[in-house]
Amino acid sequence: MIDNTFLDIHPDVKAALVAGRPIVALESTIISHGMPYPDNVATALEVEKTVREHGATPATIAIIGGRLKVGLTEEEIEHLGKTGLGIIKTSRRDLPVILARKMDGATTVATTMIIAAMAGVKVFATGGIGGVHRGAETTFDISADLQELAKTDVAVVCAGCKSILDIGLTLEYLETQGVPVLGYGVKTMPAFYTRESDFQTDHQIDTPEGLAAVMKAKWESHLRGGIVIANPIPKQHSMAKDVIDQAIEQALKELDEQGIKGKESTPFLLSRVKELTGGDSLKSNIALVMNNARLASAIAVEYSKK
Ligand code: PSU
Ligand code: MN
Repeated sequence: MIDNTFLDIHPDVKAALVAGRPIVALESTIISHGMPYPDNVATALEVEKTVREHGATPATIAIIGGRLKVGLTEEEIEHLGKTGLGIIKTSRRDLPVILARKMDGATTVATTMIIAAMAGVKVFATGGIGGVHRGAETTFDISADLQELAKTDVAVVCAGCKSILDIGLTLEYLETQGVPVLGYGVKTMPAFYTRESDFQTDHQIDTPEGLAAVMKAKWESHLRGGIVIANPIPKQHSMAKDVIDQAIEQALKELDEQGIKGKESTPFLLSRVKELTGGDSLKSNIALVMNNARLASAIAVEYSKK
């Protein structure tokens, strides 16, 4: 834990930190921008419950009134979910403005990593990470999540990344930045709604103990930076590849036609894919987040063992 006058650590999280008990960080852009109300609030609360049931303390992270919150109240989660797109999606570059103006902010993977690291939380569960967008060779649209993974010491448990992104280029970028991408029980990078892609992870690791050992080895040897733990969606919840591919192609076409750029791209693509696949993709999304929360808890438990 570092001294930071902007940081508010929830008493439950503080108690776990002091006692060296396992903690799992959770992000808030997935609540405000990633899912519709009220499923977003229900999911956020259910994820916290799942983390507790698996022996760890949940720490949902957001900015409320210019305070960096590590651990939220139910009312704060409800506020983020209900306000939805009205909450500012906050990545690293937005943070100082949101703090100075005492605003609310939903934290992306990048910002959640930053704040988790300030508090000393090492394991973070989410749905999917941002990455290199398709067509990045002309748009330069590369998520700040990747640069954060390069420098901030947090392990991010995700279901890979959506193929709204260029998965191959995302893995190349992570390789350049020295970020290990570990497949949990799988060889290829999961593609969020589906368990596989055409691209290899760096290493397949089959147990939470094995994953925690890599975290310890990286940070105890003073190699700075994050780790991607890619946990494929459970088989029974995965989607048909052609259905999801078609929805993604359609969403990308509309993005282009409507000239949507910058930080609006990801939320636009996520919500269009959801609309185009009916409610199916939302169900899959919720299932994979729960699955990631369970694995992250097991890793945090292993990591907390001396
Ligand atoms: N991908 C998803 N769901 C999400 C996001 C990405 O499948 O909710 C969110 C995360 O908060 C991630 C952010 O950090 O979008 C990336 O946004 P951008 O591409 O603008 O960096
Ligand atoms: Mn972007």
